Amino acid sequence: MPSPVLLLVHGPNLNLLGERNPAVYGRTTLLDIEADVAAAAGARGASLLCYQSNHEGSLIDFLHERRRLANGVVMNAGAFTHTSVALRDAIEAIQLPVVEVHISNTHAREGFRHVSMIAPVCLGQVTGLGRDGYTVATNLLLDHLDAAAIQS
Ligand code: CA2
Repeated sequence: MPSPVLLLVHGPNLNLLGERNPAVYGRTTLLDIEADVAAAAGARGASLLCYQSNHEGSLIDFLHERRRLANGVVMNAGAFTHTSVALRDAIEAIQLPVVEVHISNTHAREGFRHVSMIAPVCLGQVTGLGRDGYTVATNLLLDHLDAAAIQS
């Protein structure tokens, strides 16, 4: 496969990472995470496009608009994870492998965070590994793309 293009997508309130709530989300900023993922992708010859929005429709528009140029997605959909049928449908529609990431262990928190609307249409879920979860997710996604390229 020619050099893969990955999307790193963040949903609502994640622009505030590092500013508030360090007990749950640590002191890492969104820029730190974007730099980690760019480094992990770059080390394997992939390039990265980053996007964050607090608006459900904007996230869906971004996925639609980039679906043809991208090979896979790392996504922390924030609270939309637990509520958005529209985002789930968009992930299903774009037909790209998506790895769902959560910084906190959503299963160890309130009951409403135990449900992910998007998990059934994602390749997999990495939850509770903090900042490191993004590097794990990026490598898993690239492993998946490598394996798919060998089979085709
Ligand atoms: O653990 C995660 O990564 C979450 O996706 C974060 C979401 C939350 O709704 C999910 O259940 C789990 C919330 C992100 C809120 O980010 C903040 C950052 C700084 C200050 C306050 C909130």
